[in-house]
Amino acid sequence: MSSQPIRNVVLVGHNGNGKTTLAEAMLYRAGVVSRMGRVDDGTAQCDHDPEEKARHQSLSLSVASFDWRDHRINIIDTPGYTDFVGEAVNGMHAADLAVFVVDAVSGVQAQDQVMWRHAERLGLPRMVFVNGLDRERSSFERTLESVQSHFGAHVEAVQLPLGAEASFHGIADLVGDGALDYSSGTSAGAAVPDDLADDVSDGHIQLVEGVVEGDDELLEQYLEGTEPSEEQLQRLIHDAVDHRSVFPVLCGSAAKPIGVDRLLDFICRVGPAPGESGPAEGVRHSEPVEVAMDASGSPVALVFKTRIDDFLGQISFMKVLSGTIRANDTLVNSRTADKERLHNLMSFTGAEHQAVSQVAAGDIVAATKLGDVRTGDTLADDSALSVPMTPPPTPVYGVAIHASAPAQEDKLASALRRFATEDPSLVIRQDATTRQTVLSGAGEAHLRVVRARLARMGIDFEIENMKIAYLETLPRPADVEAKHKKQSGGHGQFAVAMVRFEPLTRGSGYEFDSEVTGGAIPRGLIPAVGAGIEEAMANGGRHGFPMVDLRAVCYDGKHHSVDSSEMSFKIAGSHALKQAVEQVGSAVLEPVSEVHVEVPDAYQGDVLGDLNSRRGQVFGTEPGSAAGTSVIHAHVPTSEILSYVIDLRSMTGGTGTFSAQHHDYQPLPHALLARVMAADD
Ligand SMILES: Nc1nc2c(ncn2[C@@H]2O[C@H](COP(=O)(O)OP(=O)(O)OP(=O)(O)O)[C@@H](O)[C@H]2O)c(=O)[nH]1
Ligand SMILES: [Mg+2]
Repeated sequence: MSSQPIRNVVLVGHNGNGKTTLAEAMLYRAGVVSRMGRVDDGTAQCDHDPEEKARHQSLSLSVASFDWRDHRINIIDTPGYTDFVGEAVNGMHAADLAVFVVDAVSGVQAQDQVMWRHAERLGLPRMVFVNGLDRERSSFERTLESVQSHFGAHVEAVQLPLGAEASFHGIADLVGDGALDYSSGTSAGAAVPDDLADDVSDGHIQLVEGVVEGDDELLEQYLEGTEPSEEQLQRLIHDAVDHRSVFPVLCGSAAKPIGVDRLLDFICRVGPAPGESGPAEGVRHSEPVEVAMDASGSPVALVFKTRIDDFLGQISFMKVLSGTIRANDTLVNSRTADKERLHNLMSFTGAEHQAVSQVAAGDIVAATKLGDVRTGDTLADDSALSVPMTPPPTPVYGVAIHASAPAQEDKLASALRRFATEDPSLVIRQDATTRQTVLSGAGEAHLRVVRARLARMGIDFEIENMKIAYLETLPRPADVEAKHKKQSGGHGQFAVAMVRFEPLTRGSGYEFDSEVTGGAIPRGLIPAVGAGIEEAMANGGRHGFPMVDLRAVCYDGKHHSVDSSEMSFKIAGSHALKQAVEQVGSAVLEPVSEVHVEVPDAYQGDVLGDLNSRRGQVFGTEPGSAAGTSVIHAHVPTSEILSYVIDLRSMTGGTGTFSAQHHDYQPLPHALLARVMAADD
């Protein structure tokens, strides 16, 4: 068993900020790879999927485990693009520290802010790595200001860069003294250049003042003129990071690589050890329980990623929250109550893997070929225990998909099932009303990737717009006498049914009753009237949409002893519904979604105005999960938010997020009917 101290670090931040390059630089500095791969060449370890290589962009989280000096480091590289935020949040669940990779040219961008809100919600300790200081127009100072203005005063620089842009070549340390020069390709100790001495001294004082408040004794000494030692300062930073009261800022260039070894050293010295910032929060029989990170405790592991590999099959990545897990151990999945035998345990570096025999609490491991195990499942000795993860984002953008030829249907269905297993934010469902297979996810880009993967697998499919599941109902009560009469030699057909219809409240469905007395219709044939009405409802009302929410009472009728049959009364029933629609018309109902939009306060007015123009009814606003944000709750017709994700992002510079689920059905305003009918053709 490895007794090395462990660090679980998730790399997060806006897309293209250099997370995968930073992970690669870490592997290079640690000697895991002898040449540094590049995202743009498709050679970076953490972008190992063919689609990631083709797009030069991460699409799912990736784990890279390696040794750094006397520590074991598990890096979780996450995609920065907003559509894949669910992956990044899952990565956060497995980490004890988030390193925000912020671009030194652009400063804080939308997805940095979104991820900061998630980290805040999860109580995750954070650091910032200002990356790309070798780039033209980069600036550490400006980026630090941007980070401070977005993330608050507790953001403290612990390093300063030596040189800038093309001549950026090293790092000055504000914790201890001295600097590192990377001009030769590796780090060499150097003196702080004279022209930076004042900045380093000021930065040091600011850092000390930013953290010394965390220790009364050291604060008192400091006020009396005694500075904390380097060791004391490191402990102060460590405690402050643990308590999320300070967020240190480091700097460098992942591509060069400059400062990456210092970042790893800093993570080892200062970064929280697993479990240090508190136990995991579990649930047993609906009661909260704490899961302490104890290697000798009862085993508990949380599955935070599922991947399907062509050779290894399904791989479940787990964070061991308690106990020690050995290969061939059996644990219980609390969701299914199934026992899962962990035949193969592996540690991963991108696509590369290595067998491991056991792992202790705090570490990350992968197991292959488990049964029905999904992302978010808890595997433990105690079958009643689960450790909840953030649920996947609700899908907000959908298209309809179907195979181009019947022969492709099975292939398409099994590929989609596979994708949904790997990516919980992708949902595939059959819409009973529109009869479409709907593929929905986080946005256009998300579904574009799914389509590219299907095409890569040689599957022929077609995409259509998603239809809205409109319904119809009767606007008022109706009373009809429906006849079915046919004489065509031999047995004839004869049935008369008198039926009262009345609309019911939304969601009531269909009710049928009989008040027929005196055998006007034989008892055994009355249900056929109800069945005929129900069939006609499913076939659609005046506008072709399925009819719902009505009660039909058959109160009288006529029959013929020879010519009346079940079929005759069924047909009479269907005539009855048609006549009722002719008598009182039919009202089209449209689906309405309950929408929760979270935006920085500055955009609240615009978003409210826009919801209004989408016929939305706002029923509440409240402060959001992070300071300076609000959540708006509204009911909005589903047809108005089909591409809301695209519009909201453009309205809020990418900082707004929302979730939506079906709420109820409401009458479609008459003026919109023509538009709906035209779109449905
Ligand atoms: N000059 C320079 N380029 C960099 C640096 N870091 C990354 N890049 C380049 O920036 C581009 C994006 O880098 P990635 O590492 O893919 O960024 P990412 O954060 O993983 O992006 P996503 O996976 O899409 O979120 C690539 O072309 C990198 O080579 C850096 O420090 N300096
Ligand atoms: Mg990446």
